[in-house]
Amino acid sequence: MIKFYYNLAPNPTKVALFLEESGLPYELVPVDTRKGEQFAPAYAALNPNCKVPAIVDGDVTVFDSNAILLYLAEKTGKFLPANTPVARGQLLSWLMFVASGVGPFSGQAVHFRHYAPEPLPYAINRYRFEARRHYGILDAQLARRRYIVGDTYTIVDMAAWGWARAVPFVLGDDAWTPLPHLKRLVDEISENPGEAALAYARAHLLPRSASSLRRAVRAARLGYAERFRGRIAQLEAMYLDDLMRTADASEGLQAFLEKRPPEWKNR
Ligand SMILES: N[C@@H](CCC(=O)N[C@@H](CS)C(=O)NCC(=O)O)C(=O)O
Repeated sequence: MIKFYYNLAPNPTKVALFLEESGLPYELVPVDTRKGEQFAPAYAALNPNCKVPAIVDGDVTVFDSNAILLYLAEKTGKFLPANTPVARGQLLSWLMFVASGVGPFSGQAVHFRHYAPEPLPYAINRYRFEARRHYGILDAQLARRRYIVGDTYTIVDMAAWGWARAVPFVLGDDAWTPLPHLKRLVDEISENPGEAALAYARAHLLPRSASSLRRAVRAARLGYAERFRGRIAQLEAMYLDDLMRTADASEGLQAFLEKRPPEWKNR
């Protein structure tokens, strides 16, 4: 069974989306990057870059989220465009565009906007500008096509979704206004009442607020038929485990613990 090394950040989340939507069996292996578990020698042997995600599939190890998406798509034959050189050219171009542009610029924009120890206006403006420009290119593409590579939902849409669902966090609260086509894609994937909802819920296991947890679990519950009940219970259990395991790791989490809804207390 595939081992999926993850945390709840954008890059692992796109892989979670693929695993859920494809129905591939997999085992979750959380890597707590706040505690530095990504630097443990055993993990560095899987991913020399010491970041999540990575997967181990038998004797195959793959790291870097977009490489994992391509590997899984080729393994399963799912979420690929038509098997033509023209479509393959588009798939690779857009996948690398997301990998080398959207992801890194968004990551830097988030860093300088939210986490840098001192405010650096030049860096904040530069990365916000570049991240916004990249999202604008995706939006223009989606103005003409249902999905990024054409009429077929592919791994490029999943890759873009991983970061684009965080657009307000990356760019600011009003960031969706000039990006209506990208918003349509993000909403379609996030609101899909199928397997995607579970990936969405998982992505909120350590939510920033109690209400986002409630929303995510409700979305998953509403979207899931009987066969998913066990998985949702497992999800909730994982959430509590994670919460307890990391309860003293950050003040933000402590604050969240205090504010969590009454039904989560004493469990
Ligand atoms: N290019 C890599 C980037 C991976 C990455 O930046 N992962 C972040 C989470 S989204 C991480 O592991 N951060 C922890 C750290 O930098 O130590 C990919 O797409 O997989």
